[in-house]
Amino acid sequence: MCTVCGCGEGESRIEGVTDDHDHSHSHDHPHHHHDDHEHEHSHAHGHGDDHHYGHGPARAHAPGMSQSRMVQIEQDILSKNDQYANANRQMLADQGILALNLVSSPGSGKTTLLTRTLTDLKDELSLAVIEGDQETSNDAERIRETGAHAIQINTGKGCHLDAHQVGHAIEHLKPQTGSVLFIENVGNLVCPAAFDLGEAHKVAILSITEGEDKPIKYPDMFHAADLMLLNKIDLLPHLNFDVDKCIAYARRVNPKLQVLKVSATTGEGMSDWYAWIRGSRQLRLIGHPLSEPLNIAESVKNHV
Ligand SMILES: Nc1nc2c(ncn2[C@@H]2O[C@H](COP(=O)(O)OP(=O)(O)OP(=O)(O)O)[C@@H](O)[C@H]2O)c(=O)[nH]1
Ligand SMILES: [Zn+2]
Ligand SMILES: [Zn+2]
Ligand SMILES: [Zn+2]
Repeated sequence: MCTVCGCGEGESRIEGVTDDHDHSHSHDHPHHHHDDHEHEHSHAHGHGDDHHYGHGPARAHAPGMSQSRMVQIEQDILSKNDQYANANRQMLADQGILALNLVSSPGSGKTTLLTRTLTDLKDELSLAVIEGDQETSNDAERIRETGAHAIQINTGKGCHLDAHQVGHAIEHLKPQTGSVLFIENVGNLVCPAAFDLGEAHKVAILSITEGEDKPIKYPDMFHAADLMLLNKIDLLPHLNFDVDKCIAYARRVNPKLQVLKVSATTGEGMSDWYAWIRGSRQLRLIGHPLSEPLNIAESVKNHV
């Protein structure tokens, strides 16, 4: 897993942001240098019949590295990430912005779901999008076709967005006070679960073409999410997919998980997703100066 090796660090690119961007923004920079050439050659994992490389304390395996060293590196990366995530969270809370981190495997339908959501809600809410992919800005372009503001982050070799990248993307995107910020994470059911971006909720999207056992095969993601959107239900007549079994698996991993069945292409079930967004936004604004009903016409007009 990427927290072990720190893969892709320094290779990411944010659209419109040059490499020599100044680092005068508010979050401090515990920039980490990979000049630590310590080589440990202990072999900590057992040699039983079960070749499960995730059974040591690090829940991973890297040749030539002890479990304790891996745990240390992982903790360093995650604690650095958490500092950025906390700065993002504070800034988002101050501005009354609801940030939703959309996580899933590649092709589950995140961009399709987002473009429909943006089209259906744009007259009601102020909306913005941070798009994460390893390469291309195809998805950001699809999003912009709806008229929404979007910025693309390319992670290069990185397999997830991290809170530092998202902090910079927010600075450039400048989502409006009181808006809803969707973050489409890199399509990957593993790594995005470990990285807090400062979001209010992770929303896991699972499409029925992936098979009902994904929540128990990739439990971290479904454990970290508050909502699961079971997408592509229009295809149910063509597949052997047991919806109830899938939901039972997901709840085994996370008993509090809320599940909605949707089709991003036909629009079935999408009104429940919109109700969830509206409700989450209202909850977010309780006690905030913006809890006074927002003048939407005014806020859309001011959105530059
Ligand atoms: N039948 C059906 N197809 C869908 C639905 N949602 C998305 N798709 C299709 O699934 C494919 C992938 O959709 P995307 O929206 O690009 O998926 P994504 O999760 O954004 O993909 P990555 O960004 O590559 O991770 C496309 O061909 C979509 O048309 C749905 O509800 N039903
Ligand atoms: Zn990874
Ligand atoms: Zn920075
Ligand atoms: Zn996408």
